[in-house]
Amino acid sequence: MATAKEVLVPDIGDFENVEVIEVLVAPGDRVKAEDSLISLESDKATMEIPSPHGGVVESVKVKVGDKVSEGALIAVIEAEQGRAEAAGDEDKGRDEGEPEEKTHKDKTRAASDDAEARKSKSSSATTSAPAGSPAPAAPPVPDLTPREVAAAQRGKGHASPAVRHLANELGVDLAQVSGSGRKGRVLKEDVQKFVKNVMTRSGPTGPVGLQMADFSDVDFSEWGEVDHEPLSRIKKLSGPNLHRNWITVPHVTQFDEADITELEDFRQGKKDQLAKEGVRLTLLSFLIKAAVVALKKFPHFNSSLAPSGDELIIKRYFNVGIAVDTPGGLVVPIIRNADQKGLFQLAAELGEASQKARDRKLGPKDMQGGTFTISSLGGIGGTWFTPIINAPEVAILGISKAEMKPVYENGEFVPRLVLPISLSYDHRVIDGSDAARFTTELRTVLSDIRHMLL
Ligand code: CAO
Repeated sequence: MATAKEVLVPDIGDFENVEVIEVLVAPGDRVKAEDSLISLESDKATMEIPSPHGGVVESVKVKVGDKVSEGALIAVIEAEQGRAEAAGDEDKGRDEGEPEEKTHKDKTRAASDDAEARKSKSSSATTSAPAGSPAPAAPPVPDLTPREVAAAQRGKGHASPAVRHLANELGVDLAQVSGSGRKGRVLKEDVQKFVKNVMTRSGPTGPVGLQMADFSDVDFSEWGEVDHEPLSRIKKLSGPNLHRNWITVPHVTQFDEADITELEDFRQGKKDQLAKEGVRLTLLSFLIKAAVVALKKFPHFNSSLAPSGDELIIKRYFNVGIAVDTPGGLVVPIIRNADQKGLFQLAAELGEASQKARDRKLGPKDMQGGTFTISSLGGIGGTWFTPIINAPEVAILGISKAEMKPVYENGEFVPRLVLPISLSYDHRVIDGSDAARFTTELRTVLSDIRHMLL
């Protein structure tokens, strides 16, 4: 028996009027519980809203460009138990038997990828045009509101919230930026190009800012076949922040090694017990604990430089961000109040956070309020690296793969498990001597985990 159920926007944190950037279903589509219905993009993050139950989409109540808040009606879905299950079976059959046939969602995503590709192509065409040349004629766009069109025509820099946020962060007046998007809409690339032009322009007293060579004119296809692959949405959002942090924060990276032989013995002893409860006890929980001990001892590592530049804001809470590698790009969910949690709870929360990240189910709140970040490549390989600080935080801990090494102890070489540590810090806030003290503290705690109890 089918029942029409309304699907509403769930709790999305403190955000209101968030833009719908993708509609992934259409009337008549069958969906399973947890299938994504729409994608929203705030100035902080992109999130997909899943269907709370399976069934057939009766109607879709939003379109791309709409602004929605918690409680807004997304769609009406005819929930029918038998059919929902059948839909799941059918999907399976389609995956296995007819790989060339796409579901509506796949088609929508493919269409959106095509659109991205077209956008990317057209934006690369415009970036190679000399500065000041007019943007290519834009196709008619029926979905802009009259207010948006008027704003664009007035040259007031019509742009999405994410682009406005970027411009705001970089101190760019959008009214001065010529938009190459539809109806003169200012795109992220336009803001970047504007900043680049300002930074490389010569002033009366000599060069202003950085002098950077321009790569935009290179036609790589001259030397062989090339493919154009649009950047993922996460990369598009995080790229400008990484670039800004790398250029504006004076980074220094302190390298060190910690002996984790005993820690690893302890972990191996507890791992199976926790696995029975569905929790993976990886090295990362111990690293969070050790970091908190060091952060408490050296509070400047848990601070931010005030915008005025003349004081530090030292945080008395310990929210540790974890860099998670997902197919769409890097995201950093936060483990809150890590100082108040035991190893096993940290392990459970880490598992949940990384799963949520990989399912693209992290909301903006899950990624806000961090005070220190850990980026672990230990499960993959490599030795040291130089992680980029997640400003306005002032330090980030990079972890590489632990390896057995001969260590000279009491007159002989003994095999020990050695963990490479890379701590990048903001040299405006932290002196090199304190960074060496911080990694020494980490070494101490990791080599004898009883220090985590103190
Ligand atoms: N040395 C040796 N082994 C390590 C290790 C290290 N430094 N770190 C993790 N391992 C082990 C784990 O303990 C686990 O072993 P078991 O199978 O015996 O339990 C195994 O490697 C796999 O771990 P994992 O990587 O799946 O889990 P994790 O908790 O260590 O890390 C997460 C989780 C989310 C951080 C990780 O999956 C990830 O995404 N890493 C990439 C982060 C990244 O891209 N950073 C770069 C940012 S700069 O661009």
